[in-house]
Amino acid sequence: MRVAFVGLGIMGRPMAANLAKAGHEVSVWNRSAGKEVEGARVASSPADAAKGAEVVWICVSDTAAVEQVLFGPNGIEQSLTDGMIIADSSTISPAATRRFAERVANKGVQYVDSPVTGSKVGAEAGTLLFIVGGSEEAIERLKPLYAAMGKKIFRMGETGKGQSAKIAMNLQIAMIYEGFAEGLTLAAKLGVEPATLVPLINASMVKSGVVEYKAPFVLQRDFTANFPLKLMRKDIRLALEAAKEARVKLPGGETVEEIYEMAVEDGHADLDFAATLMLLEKWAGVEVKGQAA
Ligand code: NA7
Repeated sequence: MRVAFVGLGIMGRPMAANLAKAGHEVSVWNRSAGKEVEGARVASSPADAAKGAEVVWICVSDTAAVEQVLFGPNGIEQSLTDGMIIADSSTISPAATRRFAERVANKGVQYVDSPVTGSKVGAEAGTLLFIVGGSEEAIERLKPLYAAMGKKIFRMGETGKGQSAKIAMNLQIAMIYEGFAEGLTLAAKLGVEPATLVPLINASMVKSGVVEYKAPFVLQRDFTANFPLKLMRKDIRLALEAAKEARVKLPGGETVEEIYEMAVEDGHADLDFAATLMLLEKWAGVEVKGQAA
């Protein structure tokens, strides 16, 4: 298929590379110049990338960035034609997603929100999970592209519901990690070796995918970004915004949001969200370390 890919960040670049590797005709655009994808044409603007494409795939930071690449100067909107599909793998506001979808529907374009989970590792390996909102017919047409970048699609309902599910899920990831980080900090302060505690966690009902994934990095104190803390903060904020609109109270989420704010103030925005642990360590006057068993 002819695919335009807009946004070559940690996630977008390997996703676009997997599309090109699978034999699709890919054009790419990134805001900062100098990012390329083997086998893809580098476009001069989002509109240029989208010209003649059957599908436009977006993966940029946040709601404002999606709005910018769609409707800003030289935006995708200029190149939209009847029958095209826009798929958005950024994690953004569900309400804004519905607005964007309505606007492009005037041009006969379908909009499928397609946020992902699986992090940088999943993007590189082509094993992402897609959390999708849109018409069944559009999703069916996108299946070869999902297959090139991921291992499974979960349809949550119509457009916007992929984003709703994603932010609810990321809120849980942040809170599960927070529980793990607080447990580790307390154990370390009480003299229990973190490397001794982790195998116990993994053998008990406390075990979780989040802990399995993050524990080895934490024990090696490798906080380089797989999923940047600032983006998790964005997702927590999106969840709290959506909760406010829906009149849902999320007290644990509100506390976790404050921790992310303080971690950003401490200069950890570009590290992995696992670095929120460093704030707890600072408060406790202890450091969690040790090799993974
Ligand atoms: P990154 O690695 O921070 O990449 C963000 C990308 O978004 C990168 O290509 C940015 O371009 C681009 N960006 C940011 N703001 C804009 C604006 N205003 N206009 C155009 N392009 C923009 O994030 P990830 O790849 O980890 O994550 C992407 C999304 O997936 C995000 O929603 C996550 O929550 C999930 P740059 O290179 O900085 O010029």
